[in-house]
Amino acid sequence: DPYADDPIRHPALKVNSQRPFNAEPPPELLTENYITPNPIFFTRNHLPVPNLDPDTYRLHVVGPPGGQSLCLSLDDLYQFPKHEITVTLQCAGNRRSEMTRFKEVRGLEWSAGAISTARWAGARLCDVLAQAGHQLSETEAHVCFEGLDSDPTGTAYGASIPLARAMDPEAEVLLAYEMNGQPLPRDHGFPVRVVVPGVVGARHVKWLGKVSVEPEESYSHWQRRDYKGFSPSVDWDTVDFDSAPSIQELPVQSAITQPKDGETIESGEVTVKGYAWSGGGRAVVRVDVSLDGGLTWQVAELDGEEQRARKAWAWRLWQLQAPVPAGKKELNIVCKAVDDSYNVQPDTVAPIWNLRGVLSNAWHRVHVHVAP
Ligand code: MTE
Ligand code: MO
Repeated sequence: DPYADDPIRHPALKVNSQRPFNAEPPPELLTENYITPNPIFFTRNHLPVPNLDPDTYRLHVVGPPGGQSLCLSLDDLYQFPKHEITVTLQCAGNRRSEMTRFKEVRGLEWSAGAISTARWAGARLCDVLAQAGHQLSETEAHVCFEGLDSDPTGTAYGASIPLARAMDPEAEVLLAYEMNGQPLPRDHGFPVRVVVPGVVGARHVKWLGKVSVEPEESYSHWQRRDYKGFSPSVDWDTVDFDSAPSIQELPVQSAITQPKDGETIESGEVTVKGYAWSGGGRAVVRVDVSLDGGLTWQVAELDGEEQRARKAWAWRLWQLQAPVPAGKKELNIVCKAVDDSYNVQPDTVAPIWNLRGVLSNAWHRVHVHVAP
């Protein structure tokens, strides 16, 4: 069993798949803290978790022609200036189960918990690439990452991001060795992972073994044959993965974490809580909540850290306290967020449904009963 050596996990996690391990925190725990505690941070593994020795760990950074390839130990990485930022990581498949309810898709049945937030610390990728002699070239180029996790044929997890993002100090791409002040937990990439603020989880390569600059995107399955969006009209017989760009920045997202779907709430007052986030560093400027399925709206209060313009890497938590309309036996609670480009979420799944069930960001809806 290649998974026999996987770490022990927190019992509160809702497990979507045991081998490889995929799990999300339940909604009420997800927004209890602005920073997600490491043991309940959602986990998305495609392969067994490697067991790496920090003393012999080496990161290979391929240099440009005429430059210098680097073979970095953990101690070498600690010599680069340490950079710490709060970043929300979201899987492209977050909320996929809502797409499945509309029409079948292929993928793990995530609820709204394939998203979490941590303080990440490490070396900036741009500093490490510069040390190897890389420069921002005129031509299109990509930084390819390879994990040290691999399948029985020896194929490693891999992904890439554009060189322009990797070299931009303002983009704050990290080679992270700390998560919330601790060494990375094994499930989250010990000892080193990539953190690409504002970008889909799939590019945050864990157990990082190799970094190289290439003229083309990574040839990894997960870069080229997965994590892409398609029209609702495309099915598995007609899909052409080369026709769509790989997902990088994610669209605006929000979800309700309290109350839970199907719950019975007290009459009087209701407290609605949730999270909101947008990709590419776009800040959340507003969250609207409806108690009547979207006929009328109230503006929620935004909690959590203030976001920096163009560098809003982390989510906002939000809440709304409102009277339960008199005489109502049930409520259809809905939320939707607006980012600082005035991007909004679509009201239903139908126009954004896709065969892989990615980019699921329709208005989030929770149906509750009101106690008599
Ligand atoms: N990196 C490696 N090496 N192997 C993986 O399976 N999964 C990716 C990414 N990095 C993965 C990986 C995906 S799809 C996501 S959403 C994030 O890691 C999840 O990170 P987390 O498990 O720390 O939440
Ligand atoms: Mo993912």
